Amino acid sequence: MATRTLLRPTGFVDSPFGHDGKVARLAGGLNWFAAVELLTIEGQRRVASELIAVAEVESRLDDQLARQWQALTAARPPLQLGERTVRLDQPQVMGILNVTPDSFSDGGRFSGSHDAAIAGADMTAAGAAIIDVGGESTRPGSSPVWEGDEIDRVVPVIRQLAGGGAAISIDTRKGEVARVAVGAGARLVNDVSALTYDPRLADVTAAAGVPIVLMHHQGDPQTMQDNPRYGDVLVEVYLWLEERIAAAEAAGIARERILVDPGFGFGKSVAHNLELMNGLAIFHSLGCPLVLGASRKRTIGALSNEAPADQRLGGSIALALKAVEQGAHIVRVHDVPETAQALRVWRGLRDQALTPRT
Ligand code: 7PM
Repeated sequence: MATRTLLRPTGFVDSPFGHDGKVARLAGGLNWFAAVELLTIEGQRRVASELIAVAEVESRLDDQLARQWQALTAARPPLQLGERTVRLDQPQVMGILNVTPDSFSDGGRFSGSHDAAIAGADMTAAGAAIIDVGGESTRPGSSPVWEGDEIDRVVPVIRQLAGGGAAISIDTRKGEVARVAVGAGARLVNDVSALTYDPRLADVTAAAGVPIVLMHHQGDPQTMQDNPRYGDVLVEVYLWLEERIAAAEAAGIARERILVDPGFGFGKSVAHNLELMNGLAIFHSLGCPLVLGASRKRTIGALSNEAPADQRLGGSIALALKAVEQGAHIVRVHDVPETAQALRVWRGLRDQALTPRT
C-alpha cells in the first residue's frame, strides 16, 4: 500500500529570539515550534512516527511535504466578512447564539428574537468577533428541523445583529437557510456537515462568495454518539477534511474562503476528543484557518464527575486555551466574556515572550 507523510508541529517554544533557523511560526499566529513529528501513514493509519528538529525539516521535504510545510507556517490572511475584517494573527472568539427551543445550554432562555439580539449584542461588547446564529440543534440524538422553521428563527436575529460590531455566521447545513441568512446579513457559513448534507449549500456559498467552516463529523446527529469508531482518529479526521476541502473547491468555493474544524464531540468518544486536542496542530498543514468548538461539551462532564452543561465553564476555558496554544484561529464558545478574558491573559503572556529584550 502507498504511504505518505503528515506533519505535526510540536516542541513549542516561548519565543523565537536567538533561535534563527531552529524554530518556525505556526500558521501566522503567536506560537513558535522547534520540532515536527513526521507521521508515515498507510491508508488511514499511521505506521511510523519520527520526531525531527525544525532545522532538519528542509532536508526532508519532497514536493508534497514542501507544500504541507508551506501551509503549516504561512500567515493566514485576515477573513473578510462583508465590511468587517477579522484578523487571524491572534485568536478570535466566535460566540454561540442558539435560537432553538431545545438548545441544551440556552434552553427556553430566548423567548423571541429580541432577547437573542440582546444576547448577541452582549457577546459583541464582551469581545466576540463573530456571532454564530443557529436555528437547528445538531446535538447528539436530535432530529432535523424543517427549513422554514429554521429560517423563521434565525432571520429576525440576524437582521437585528448584522449592523453591530461582530460579523454574523449562519450555523446551518441547508442551502436555502444559508441563502436567506446571507440576504439578512450573515457573512460566514458554519456547516457541521461539511457540505455532505445538502448539495445546494455549496452552490449558495460559492455564489454568495462568503467563507465557510467545514466541520468533521462521523455519522448523523441522531446516532453519531452511539458507538464512534476510528482506526486512527487524528489521521482519519485530517484526511477527511482534506477530502472535503477538495470537494468544496470543486464546487467553486475558493480555498481562501475555507476554514476547517475537527468537530469536537461529533461522533467521537472522550478518548477520541482528547487525542484530537493533543494533536490539534496537525490540521494547520491543511493550510486553512482552524476553528475549534469544545464549549460545554460532554467530554468536559465526563472528566469532571458528570458536571452538567451549565457547570462546564472551567473545562471549556481549559480546552479553549489548549486550542489556541496549538494555533487555533477561532474558538466557538458559549461563555464569551469569560473566554475573552482568558484569551486576553494568554495574549499578555505571549506578547511578553515575543517582545525583544532591550
Ligand atoms: C449539543 C451538543 C448541542 C453539541 C449542541 C452541540 C460545533 C459547531 C456545534 C463545533 C463548529 C454545540 C454543539 N458544535 N460548529 N456546532 N464546531 N464549527 O456545542 O464544534 O454548540 S453544535
